[in-house]
Amino acid sequence: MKIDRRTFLQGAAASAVLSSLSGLTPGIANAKEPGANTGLLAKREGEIKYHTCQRNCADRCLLKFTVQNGRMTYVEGASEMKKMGTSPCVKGHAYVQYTYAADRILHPMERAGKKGEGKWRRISWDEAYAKIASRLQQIIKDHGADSILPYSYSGHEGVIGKYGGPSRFFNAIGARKLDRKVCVFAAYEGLKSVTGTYQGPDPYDNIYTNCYISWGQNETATNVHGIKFINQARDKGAKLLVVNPIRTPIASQADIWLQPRPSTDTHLASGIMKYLIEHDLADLEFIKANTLGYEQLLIRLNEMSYEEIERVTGVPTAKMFEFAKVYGESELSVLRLGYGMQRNFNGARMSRAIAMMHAVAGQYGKIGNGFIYDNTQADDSLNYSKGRADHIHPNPDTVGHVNMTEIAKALDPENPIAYGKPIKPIKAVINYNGNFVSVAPDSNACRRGAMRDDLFLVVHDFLMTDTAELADIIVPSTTQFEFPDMGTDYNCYHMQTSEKVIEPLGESKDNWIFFKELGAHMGLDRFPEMRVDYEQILRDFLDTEEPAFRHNNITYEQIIRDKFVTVYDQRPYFGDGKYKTDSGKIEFYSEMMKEAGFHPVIDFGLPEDEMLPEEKNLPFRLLSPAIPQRANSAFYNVKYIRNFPAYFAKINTEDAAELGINNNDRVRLNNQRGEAFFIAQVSTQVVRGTVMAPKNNWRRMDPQGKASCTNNLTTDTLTDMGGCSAYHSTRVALTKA
Ligand SMILES: Nc1nc2c(c(=O)[nH]1)N[C@H]1C(S)=C(S)[C@@H](COP(=O)(O)OP(=O)(O)OC[C@H]3O[C@@H](n4cnc5c(=O)[nH]c(N)nc54)[C@H](O)[C@@H]3O)O[C@H]1N2
Ligand SMILES: Nc1nc2c(c(=O)[nH]1)N[C@H]1C(S)=C(S)[C@@H](COP(=O)(O)OP(=O)(O)OC[C@H]3O[C@@H](n4cnc5c(=O)[nH]c(N)nc54)[C@H](O)[C@@H]3O)O[C@H]1N2
Ligand code: SF4
Ligand SMILES: [Mo]
Repeated sequence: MKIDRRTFLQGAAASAVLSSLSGLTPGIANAKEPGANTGLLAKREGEIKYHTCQRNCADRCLLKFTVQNGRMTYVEGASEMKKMGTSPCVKGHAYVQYTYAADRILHPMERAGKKGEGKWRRISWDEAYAKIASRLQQIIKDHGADSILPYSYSGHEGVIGKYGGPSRFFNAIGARKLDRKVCVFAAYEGLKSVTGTYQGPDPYDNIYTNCYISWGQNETATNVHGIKFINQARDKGAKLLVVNPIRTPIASQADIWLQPRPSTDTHLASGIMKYLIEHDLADLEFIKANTLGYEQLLIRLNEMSYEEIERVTGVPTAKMFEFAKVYGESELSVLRLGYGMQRNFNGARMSRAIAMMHAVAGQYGKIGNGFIYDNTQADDSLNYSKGRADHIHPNPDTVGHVNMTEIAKALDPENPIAYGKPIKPIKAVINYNGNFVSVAPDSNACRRGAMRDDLFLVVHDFLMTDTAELADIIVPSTTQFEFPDMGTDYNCYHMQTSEKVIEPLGESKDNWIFFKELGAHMGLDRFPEMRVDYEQILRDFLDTEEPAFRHNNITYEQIIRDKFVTVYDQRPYFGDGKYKTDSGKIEFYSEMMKEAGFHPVIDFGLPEDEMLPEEKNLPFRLLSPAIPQRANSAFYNVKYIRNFPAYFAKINTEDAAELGINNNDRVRLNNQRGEAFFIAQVSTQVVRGTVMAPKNNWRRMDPQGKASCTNNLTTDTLTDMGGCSAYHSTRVALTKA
């Protein structure tokens, strides 16, 4: 769909922000803007505000903003925090443009044509509240509150922005529950089956390792600041090993890089285990003291040959041995598992095998070793039920759930389904912190659902996203910089402040004020929890007895004063040899896996085993990972960032030659779900038989105007365990377009 830029701007932007768009030096505001004082700008003088980046990013940067005359003018890293340094990433540098972008939506709008037609009428907040409240109340009366579905994920990751504010509203009305499992949950299950947890050591301690393994992670895009610790370890002689089907920048720098075919990691980890055991590099003392089921593991590994492993993974056995030798001979090795790799039908099983491999090597329990996946301890320790006011939920037992990955199925015009079972039709979706039409799988089906005439779609966002353009009512959200919050780090164990940097632009309202005021229009201000201020919500979350907070005596006042605190309670992680499984040991044999219907030791199933024939027989696997210059679907509107392409497909040189595709040719990817057109980037970066296209590109920003979006192609089938998304278990055909 083409955007009529003029109409869009008329409806969307106030003239005050128009002047600040475009072509600016990243990180600094336009000196010609009204209110900007060139002298002051040059000196970067002004009030300093500390604010945590709330994009979904493992770095969770603590940023320092300069504010001059009420305007955000400069951004840099809060270098007093060790993980940071002075520089945010390319996206963080663009936050001034992101905030003052000309296409920000700054007042409520109501659809003035057919759904998706792009015609809007400006309305006041009073009208917006009246219309939304009356329609929701009618839906509750006619169909029940469980036909109202919130859709949101990580647009804003703050304590209030993500949960505290909006959840109070949805609890108070008794809306249907959204299972927010798109991201991490397959490996949660896989790792729990081995050590009982998905938590691990603090990455600050990576500097002490002798061998860093990046397994299916793309640190250069998704953990930029974490690379500093790896480099410090390497300066002292540590090895860098990488396992990734794509030659990421960190793979190019590795001592050894293995390039398996996607989803064959169980085989690869098994091959490495075999080598360690056969070459006296398994840590038998560690295994004896800390594990269960080693005998069964030996039997299972004997059933798999090196020849079969090479056939399945495509990794030459000699190269795998080289890797295993360096790994096995390292005194301390830390393994970082990516989130991307577990978004596969066999995601839990692959993660399990890799965690078992690390136990065979004896690499748990010391400073400088361990297994890092998702260090959400700060987050997990918060008092969620109090912070979200779960107790005001009027009908907790009757409300069903929808898995966010299956949003298209839940909104299906004919047969709405959740978890494989029919559900009654969803009559309203309130989308905030989310953009399901471009981020959820099977975008065409998402769109069909959103376009239903009988579905009331409200979008709370500050941009005309792929989802917003299909809305009945759009209400303008602030950006994260326009309200106070706190942020929890999911990599290093920090909790950080997010001071309000500037006043809300235009008529925008943040994720608490919007839901609080909407609630009041629906009579929900009868609940005291719906009348509180930001500080009270944060205090409710921090009212926790969890050890991570208790040990460190962390208080609200302390976070506000010190800007950041550290909340972990174990160093070295698993140093006490107590694992979190039922047995208290690392489990090579797992009842949990058996109960889930898989082999209790190692399950060698592959995604292709589960695909429909029409998909299974397509020639290419599609990987759709993160790229450095976008954060999910954010920054697509920022002009400076748009210079970095996001509509490309990386294709292996030999595959391209066979198909007559050259660099920069237009290509078409397609399968039974749809098609997408991208620009070919031909190289040996991707393994043969695999195509890579970035995740979460917007249909409406597609420079070729073909509504291309990688998620036009992706599967919404869930992972083996944990109900996670499995975007990477998608197959496509590829042709020159
Ligand atoms: N193909 C493919 N698709 C994927 C993935 C993949 O690997 N491949 N990864 C998946 C994963 S892991 C994730 S986590 C999801 C992420 O998907 P999302 O969490 O939905 O990601 P975002 O694009 O960051 O955020 C969505 C919207 O939130 C809005 N927003 C930002 N701040 C605020 C605010 O303060 N208030 C409100 N109301 N809105 C705000 C933004 O403008 C944006 O439109 O994508 C998934 N999609
Ligand atoms: N710049 C930027 N940073 C981000 C995001 C973003 O969009 N942009 N998104 C954020 C979010 S929501 C998340 S969840 C994280 C994700 O963080 P990561 O896990 O680092 O990112 P992904 O790009 O999803 O996937 C990582 C790698 O998995 C590899 N991979 C895919 N399948 C397999 C496999 O079967 N085996 C192996 N070994 N590797 C495989 C891909 O080649 C890719 O390089 O990043 C966060 N940070
Ligand atoms: S997106 Fe990540 S690396 Fe960039 S500023 Fe935000 S937290 Fe830092
Ligand atoms: Mo994610």
